[in-house]
Amino acid sequence: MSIEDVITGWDGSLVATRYDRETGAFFVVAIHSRERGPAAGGTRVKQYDSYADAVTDATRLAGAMTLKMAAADLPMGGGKAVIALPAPRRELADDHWRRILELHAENLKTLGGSYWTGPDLGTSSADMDVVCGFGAPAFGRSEAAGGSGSSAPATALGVHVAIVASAAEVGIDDLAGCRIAVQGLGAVGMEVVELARKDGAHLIVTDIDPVLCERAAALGAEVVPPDAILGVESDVFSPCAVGGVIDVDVARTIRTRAVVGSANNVLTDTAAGDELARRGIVLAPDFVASGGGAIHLIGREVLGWTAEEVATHVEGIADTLREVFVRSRVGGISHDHAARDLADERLGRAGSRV
Ligand code: HCI
Repeated sequence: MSIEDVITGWDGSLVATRYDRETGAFFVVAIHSRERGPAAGGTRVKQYDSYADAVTDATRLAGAMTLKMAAADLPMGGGKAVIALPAPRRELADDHWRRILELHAENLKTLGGSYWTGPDLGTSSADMDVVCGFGAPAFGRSEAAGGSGSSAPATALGVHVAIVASAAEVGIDDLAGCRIAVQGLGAVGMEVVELARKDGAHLIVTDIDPVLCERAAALGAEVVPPDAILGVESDVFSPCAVGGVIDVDVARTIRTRAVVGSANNVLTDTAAGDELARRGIVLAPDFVASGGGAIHLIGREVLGWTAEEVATHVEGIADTLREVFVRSRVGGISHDHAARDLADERLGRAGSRV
């Protein structure tokens, strides 16, 4: 898809970009919607093949944040920031990285509070401490700095209750012996493994980092190579790494009964969701299943919830999903479509999607 197609096809409200010659970093902030409140979403940091790819990623992820906030009934809009790095993050000297964060904070301040950032792939609570230290609005600072800390445990809890609800939808009432394939063993994926293991599930896992694979193996998981996970036969496939892993071809061939993970934008397009639906595979739409992180950050830092209140709301993801399943059955539409309808309703845009 060309950058022209991405920009003219986007239904969001603003994309701001900046290239900085000194650091070699390219910054993108995409504000998709502020209908429910200020836009919020994390800052994703990595190398991109092109700046067009960085803009494409930011705009798509910002759109997903709008849906995520609406599905979780949080009073925020959707946005996302992307920083395209000139070299892998681990190769950047500390002062180089700090300067990049300073520039990022400068950009965010220019937006005057219409976008609040937070941790995402490639950024941490410590990075949010720095961004906030430079005066920019950021959720997810470390607890020592007055923030609510990592949102990963809440995200994993949400994925777990979504797995339980989705398994029930395919007739599995107990995770004991249930085969769950987990792609990605970062902070969320590893916790998903731990929670499912406690319920007696059989775990098949993968990650590009062998150290993380060893850690999961020590928990009793079966480890397979990264390129083998999509071929594994499972009851639940849980994508907890990158997005875009299910295109129409994968949807046609994957041997699972339910797809439930934390990765944003797991489907490449709606056709992939339609194909899963045609095969009777349950899909817990990612913007519903992965809402726990946003519920944690916004619950704690905007709504003043306690950790217990956050957990109760995260567990409510299972109710939202059950509503999606019912809407899908009643309307004869895919789970992806039903979840978008539900989010649209909460955005006050009922009936806008055909
Ligand atoms: C996500 O769920 O992808 C990010 C969660 C989030 C919510 C609000 C601000 C930053 C990050």
